[in-house]
Amino acid sequence: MQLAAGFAVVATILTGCAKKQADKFDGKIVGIDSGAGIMKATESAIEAYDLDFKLVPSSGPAMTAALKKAVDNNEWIVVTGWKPHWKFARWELKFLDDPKGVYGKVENIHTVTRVGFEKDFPALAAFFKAFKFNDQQLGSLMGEVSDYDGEPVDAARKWMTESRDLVDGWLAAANAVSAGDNKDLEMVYVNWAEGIAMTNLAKAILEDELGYTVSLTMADVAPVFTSLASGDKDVFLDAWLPVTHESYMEEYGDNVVDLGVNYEGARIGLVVPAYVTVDSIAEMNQALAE
Ligand code: PBE
Repeated sequence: MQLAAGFAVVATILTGCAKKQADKFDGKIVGIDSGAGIMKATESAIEAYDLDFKLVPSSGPAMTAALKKAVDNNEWIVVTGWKPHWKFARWELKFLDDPKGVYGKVENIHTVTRVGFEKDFPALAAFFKAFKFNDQQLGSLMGEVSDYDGEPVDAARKWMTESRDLVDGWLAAANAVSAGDNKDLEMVYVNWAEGIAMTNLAKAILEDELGYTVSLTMADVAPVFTSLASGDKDVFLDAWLPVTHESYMEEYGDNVVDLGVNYEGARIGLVVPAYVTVDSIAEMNQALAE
């Protein structure tokens, strides 16, 4: 009896400590839109690591607002985070180690079009095949778009004038191919920082330099893929593979065209401010030392 009671006390203390840790994070992981690949991966992480946490859906902008509030108040927070993203330039943050590899390793961002896009827009297909960024280039574009006091497309225009050589290379690819008749392009994007930045930049360049009219539609990721598969929309610049959007490519891959990688070395995972004294997802449940 006494022994059992003793065990119960120890168990209570252990659970109490585990709770305490989760409490520092308020017991929750701040998520983004529910269709995002990182949300599915995080549900898997909660299971794989048996996390005593709840994943709370929000949106990309709401996630960064929560991050800002926590950092301003020096509070603990854990969010579904990804790179490239301007949040790493603004605050000192770290990815939690993922020893079980739930979030995959390195991801690439792909440009995906509807079937028939290249036939209808040969010059734009050449343009988008050349439309690629390294870390510094995409980082500076995303930084300008997020810091800009005004429309993202105007921030992108400003970046365009500062990155003339890169833009000229993309334009040269487009100009090497005859344009085709259709000058109305319909792009689709999700409310994620890198997609907002790249999509608005494409609009700025194609309208200002090549005389296209580019409409931008924001949607959740599932309708983005269906709108490409049905041929309703033309181009999406923010498909993450091989892991993050794998399920969408499995479902729609035969009815869309992967035009190739526009950014290499992306990553998804759980992100915390650098002052949080947890380094691994496997430690999230553990008792605090004190
Ligand atoms: N993201 C940004 C997306 C892909 C681009 C990491 C939030 C996702 O998780 O689906």
